Amino acid sequence: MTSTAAPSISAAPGGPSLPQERRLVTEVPGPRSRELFERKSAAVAAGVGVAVPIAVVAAGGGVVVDADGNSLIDLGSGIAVTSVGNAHPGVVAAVQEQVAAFTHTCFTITAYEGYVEVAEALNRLTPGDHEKRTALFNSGAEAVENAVKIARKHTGRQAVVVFDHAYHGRTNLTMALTAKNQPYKNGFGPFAPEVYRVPMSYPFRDGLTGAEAAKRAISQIEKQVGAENTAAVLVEPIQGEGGFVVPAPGFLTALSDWTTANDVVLIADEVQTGFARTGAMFASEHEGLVPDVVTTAKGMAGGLPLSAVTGRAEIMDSAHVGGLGGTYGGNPVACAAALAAIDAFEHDGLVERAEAIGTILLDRLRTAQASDARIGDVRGRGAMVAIELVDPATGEPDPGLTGAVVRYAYEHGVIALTAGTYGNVVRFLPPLAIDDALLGEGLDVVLEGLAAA
Ligand code: PLZ
Repeated sequence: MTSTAAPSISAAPGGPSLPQERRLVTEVPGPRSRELFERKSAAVAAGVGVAVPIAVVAAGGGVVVDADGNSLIDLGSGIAVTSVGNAHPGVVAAVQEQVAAFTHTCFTITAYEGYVEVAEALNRLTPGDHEKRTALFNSGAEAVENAVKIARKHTGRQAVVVFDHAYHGRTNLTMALTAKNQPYKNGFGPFAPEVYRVPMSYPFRDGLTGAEAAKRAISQIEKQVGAENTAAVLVEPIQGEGGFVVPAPGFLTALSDWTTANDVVLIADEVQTGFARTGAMFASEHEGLVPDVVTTAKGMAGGLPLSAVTGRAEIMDSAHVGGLGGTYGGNPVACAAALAAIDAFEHDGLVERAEAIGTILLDRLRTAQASDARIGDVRGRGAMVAIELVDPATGEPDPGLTGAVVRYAYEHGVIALTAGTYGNVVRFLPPLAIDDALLGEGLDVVLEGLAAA
């Protein structure tokens, strides 16, 4: 593709062979993108928002190409999904082979090897060397719902404990588990009962050690819920939508000690943090945390919809035969994609690559912070890093500035995302396939946006 001819709005070949460059040939959004957004307004429900108003025709490596021929640097990976790179060649080949063999049987009607192989891989890769079992689903929310079902069945208890700033999905149970009202919950109730929220460890805002924050949370569970009523404590090892909140060291392990002592199921929601994203295969590993149950999705299948619940065999097997399932869960095409993506995570050095990306991100952003008091906090691990923007005089969150930075970024050819309960976090989630030069240029543009705001 040349930089002058705009491609048609239909798909163009993507993958890592796309020129790895930021290239603007029109304003962003350009005319073809704007045209699609007019059709979108007339055809798509208004509740389905779009953060970056471009019409994508191809993506790969560290770029996303739009219908006007603009090539944008991708610092979002479709919210931590295309970690192996968009249209990764191994994923493409595996999908093509599977789609030509068979597309669907419904695993609960007739079985196939791909599903079992993904379960075996998850049992092997998730933290802990205890005996495990896995069940596959479609979305992160569906995995979290099933993890809660299983924990309740295993314990015979009902209460589920979640944290401030938590995000677990948009279905009815997961809306209840999610903290933030706007935009996730507002007007969508009533919500599922027996969900109890306790304070998270948020070092930038609470100044507590991990042990102190855990004590505060545990005391609240004991006083307000009762261990004997608690089926599960559900926690993101690093919070995603909530603002890349990294709990203080010792917080997660103190929770784990308490859940173990009280026969409560500890569920780590690794939907966003899993699969090399944080510079470990799973974020729990940074703290030596061995959760009883882990939920995964997103990065696992290189862009195809697949999610999983993996946990201790005795917990997972407590659900009766026929109690878990769904028409599409563990779809064979998604499983083929996952096996190819998992092969890349394990054999292409992507855990190390995430760590190296983290070093670049943290160095650059901490340097920027030293001369800009609006950057209140720089935090994260691996290729999951964020800045929290504040009013330097008061320390109050600055969501207006955050929105302006992200808008400047896409208008100048960089996709960056926001997050956070207060809407004041710019988060960096690049594909692990991005090269250093492109990552550096993407950061330059975001920091230019901050300087210009
Ligand atoms: N658990 C930790 O991050 C999805 C949501 C985007 P689904 N996060 C992105 C949006 O605005 O809808 C997520 C997550 C964690 C669960 C989920 C839910 O995963 O695949 O979106 O259902």
